Amino acid sequence: MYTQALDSLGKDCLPGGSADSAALEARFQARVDADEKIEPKDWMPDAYRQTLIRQISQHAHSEIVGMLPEGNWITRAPTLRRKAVLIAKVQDEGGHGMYLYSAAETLGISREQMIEQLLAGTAKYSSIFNYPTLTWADIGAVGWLVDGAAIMNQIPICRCSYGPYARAMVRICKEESFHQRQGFEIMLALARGTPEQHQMAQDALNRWWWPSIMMFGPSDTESKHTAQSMRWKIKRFTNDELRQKFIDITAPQAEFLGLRIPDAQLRKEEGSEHYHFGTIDWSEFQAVLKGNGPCNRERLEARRSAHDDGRWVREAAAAHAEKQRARTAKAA
Ligand code: BYC
Repeated sequence: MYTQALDSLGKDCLPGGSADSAALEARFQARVDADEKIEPKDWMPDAYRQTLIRQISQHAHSEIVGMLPEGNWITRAPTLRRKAVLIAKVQDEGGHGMYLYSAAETLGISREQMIEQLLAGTAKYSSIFNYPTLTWADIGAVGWLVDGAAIMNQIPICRCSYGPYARAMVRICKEESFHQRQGFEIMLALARGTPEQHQMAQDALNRWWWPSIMMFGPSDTESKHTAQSMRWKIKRFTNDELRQKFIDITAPQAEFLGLRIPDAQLRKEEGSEHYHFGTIDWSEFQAVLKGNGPCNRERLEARRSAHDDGRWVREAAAAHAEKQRARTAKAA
């Protein structure tokens, strides 16, 4: 829908395509440096456009695939209230995916193309959603840790240089912070419950801690996109900076819950607000990215069959839109 409104696609908006690209780039960077928002019809370097398409589409896919591990527990939520809250949360994630696909469409890629890339297995989505939710406590851990990590990463994106992405993130972050609190509340109820419930909460923390830490992406020394994305103000903090902030905030929360973070080296650095933490197993992260995590295949299969099952809805909606268009044209 949005792609139809783009006429210049920002390749070169000066008459005759004669503009000096170095001058355009310098002007673009000056606008970014001055914290001006870049809007869809503004000139932008092609690499900036491609970086945004990559990041926003990955982000949208993460929201959509992220519905699966939690959706798995809707029918088994322990009370009606928990069920209603979980349904609302999963629905919110679907909405986030839609805002993000719309934001990416303003850059000249269609939603159909992005979804094709996801279903073909050529697009990435967050590593975290390739882990299974084995018990109800996992729903608490996902809300507390995964949504907590997502907020840490996403609040700075509200100040990203690309207007449609920054604006989409404002509402997403408000909803994610509600999600984080519902997860923490589940963990609190379990941690203060029977010894078996406390153990369930501990077991969920044991399994979700390291994958949540990995969500922030490779270390700064290995991250290939961070430096340029920081110059363009797509990213406002590096992966390691956000990871450290997340650990600093989450470690005291675990203490409050009476749970133990599964990292023998985790300790507050003397005279500092920061926690020192142990070594991340990057081979696990790489294996998940290569498609060999515990649930990679299952997640893609679930998306593919949902896409096939929804074909009739898309066809019916298109037929209805065509009928409306023909009626309007006849009346005009
Ligand atoms: N999983 O140079 P780097 C959520 C890839 S939360 C998979 O640091 P960049 C939600 C990266 O794409 C999750 N792949 O890249 C929460 C790149 O590969 P390509 C979604 C990862 O882009 C709760 C390569 O590794 N959030 O939505 O500068 C419920 C090198 O990395 C991961 C977002 O997407 C990973 N964890 O930084 C429901 C937030 N990490 O593309 C839903 C927006 C890295 O070159 N995204 N890679 O093949 C970002 O902030 C950044 O894209 C990242 C990575 C921090 C994720």
